[in-house]
Amino acid sequence: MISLENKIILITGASSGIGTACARIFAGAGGKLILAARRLERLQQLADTLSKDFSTEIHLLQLDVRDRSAVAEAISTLPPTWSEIDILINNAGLSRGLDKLHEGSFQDWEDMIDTNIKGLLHLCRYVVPGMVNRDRGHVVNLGSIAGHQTYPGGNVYCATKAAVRAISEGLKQDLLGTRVRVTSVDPGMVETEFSQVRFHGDTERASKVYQGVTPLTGDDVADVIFFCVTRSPHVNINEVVLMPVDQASATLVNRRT
Ligand code: NDP
Ligand code: 8X3
Repeated sequence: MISLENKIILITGASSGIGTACARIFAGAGGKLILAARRLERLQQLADTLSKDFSTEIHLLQLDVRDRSAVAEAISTLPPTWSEIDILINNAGLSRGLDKLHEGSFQDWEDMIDTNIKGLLHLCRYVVPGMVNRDRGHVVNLGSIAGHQTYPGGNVYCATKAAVRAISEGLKQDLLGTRVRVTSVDPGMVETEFSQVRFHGDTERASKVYQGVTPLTGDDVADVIFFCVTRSPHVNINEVVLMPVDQASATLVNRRT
């Protein structure tokens, strides 16, 4: 197991769910955290808590990953003590709607494609060259069971996560010959703000997604990510699929009530 003490870890989508849980577990392990998301006040609250609990050094980035020039600016203007990123957690992402493809919303499609695919690519394109130059680093991409199995109404979201899977595989191939590692972490149901965002703030519909099931938590996923990034430097965990015990596939869920 390798130490994360003073390692610089950039987490996108740190203002909620899995990203917040990653920030907490990495703070506990002594990492120096760059926390990115659009909601700066959420990041500030998280930073205040983590600084108090763990004396963590934190740098905040108010960032929309869809905006390529904003990502370029954010990465190129990091202070020198923050610029050598060791671990990139490409976590920012979202689903929008569960409509049939032929009835889908163009805006929902753009939100998902621009965030889940293009946003992740922007971060890779601006952060990975530094890792290659230093011949060390680790990129963790948040995929999904949705990238392995398409479910009704999932169409475009599933396509974005299938793209994440292909991008992780491609990045691993393109980094062969370097010591930079690439991992795709692909969860099933995790109870976060994910379903509220999918249903545009309809909390009642969102809560039904997890009814009668004990879903994964953000902490469960962060724990797996922590495991992947702390293996010996010669070990690359390519892909992890995890789901609740009550889930067997994207659509097969055992509800106990
Ligand atoms: P949450 O909605 O709780 O968190 C999503 C995070 O992404 C927020 O911090 C949000 O921050 C950030 N984000 C969204 N859009 C942007 C953007 N344009 N720029 C920067 N940050 C953005 O969901 P989860 O924690 O569940 O999701 C995290 C990842 O895990 C996603 O990629 C998701 O697809 C994936 N995943 C989730 C599963 C689940 O069941 N929950 C299962 C499998 C994968 P802000 O709004 O402040 O910008
Ligand atoms: C989130 C999990 O099953 O809603 O990626 O697609 S699912």
